[in-house]
Amino acid sequence: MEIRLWRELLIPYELAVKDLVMKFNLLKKEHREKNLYSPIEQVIGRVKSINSILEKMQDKQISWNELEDRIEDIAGVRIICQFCEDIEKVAELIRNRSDMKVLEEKDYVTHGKNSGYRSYHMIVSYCAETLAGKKEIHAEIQIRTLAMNFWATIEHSLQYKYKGNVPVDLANRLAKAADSVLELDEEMSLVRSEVMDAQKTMLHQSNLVADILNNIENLYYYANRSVAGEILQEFYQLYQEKNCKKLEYFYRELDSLAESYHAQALTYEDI
Ligand code: 0O2
Repeated sequence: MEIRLWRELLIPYELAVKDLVMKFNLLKKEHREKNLYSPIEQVIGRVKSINSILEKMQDKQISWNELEDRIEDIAGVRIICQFCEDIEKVAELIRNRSDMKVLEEKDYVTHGKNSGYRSYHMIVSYCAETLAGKKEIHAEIQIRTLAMNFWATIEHSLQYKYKGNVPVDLANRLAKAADSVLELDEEMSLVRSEVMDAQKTMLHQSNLVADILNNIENLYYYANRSVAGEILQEFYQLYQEKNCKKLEYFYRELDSLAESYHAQALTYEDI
């Protein structure tokens, strides 16, 4: 029998997981930079452990040759959302990407599993580029809410502990907890628009403060240090008032001041 070199086999999967986690985190960042609500709250990735792959091969009678075709979650990415409505938004973002192709979708959100498990799964093919060249691999993307993730994490540990034979009373408790998770997600959806508004305001202020300080630092390094120092003090005073409208006004004033210094610099260069 030909020797399987696990390290070599897993390299493209490790690369794909790193790529995908980075790309989804960048999507989240891009939303925030544009002052948009991000349906992505958190991104986690993992390469399935060799032990777990071997277990699955045994359970499902998968041969070495079928391994990469039949085990679709060697590369796994989990996208956690705040609200149930965000799951479909993330799924749509994935469907519209050109760097991955959706092969299959499993909706365990609408049709939860008997265990109480809820999550949206997408199997995608992704091209990993290693030293050895390009390789198309499969990856499983699990999309779920924070509450669904809490339940699944706890239940997964118990499944592991009892090797799939969770005692009936515990299974009943888990089923009850799953109902509470569903209820919690539904309750949270009712306050979604208010939460989104609050988060948008927080994000706007955070971006505004970063822009103001960036402008003051530019002024400090490239224009007038003492003026920059005075403006910084003014900003700290204004900041204490916690008034976003005044901060916006301050930012606009600062912007035109920076513009005038820029114009002056250009005039000097022309002389
Ligand atoms: P691990 O340790 O997370 O890697 P299928 O061939 O489609 O019938 P498959 O391949 O198991 O079955 O696909 P499925 O059912 O979509 O499950 C894929 C993954 O979803 C699992 O991987 C789990 O991570 C998660 N999952 C599915 N069902 C449950 C559940 O009842 N409870 C929890 N906590 N997670 C679940 P692995 O390989 O089982 O585990």
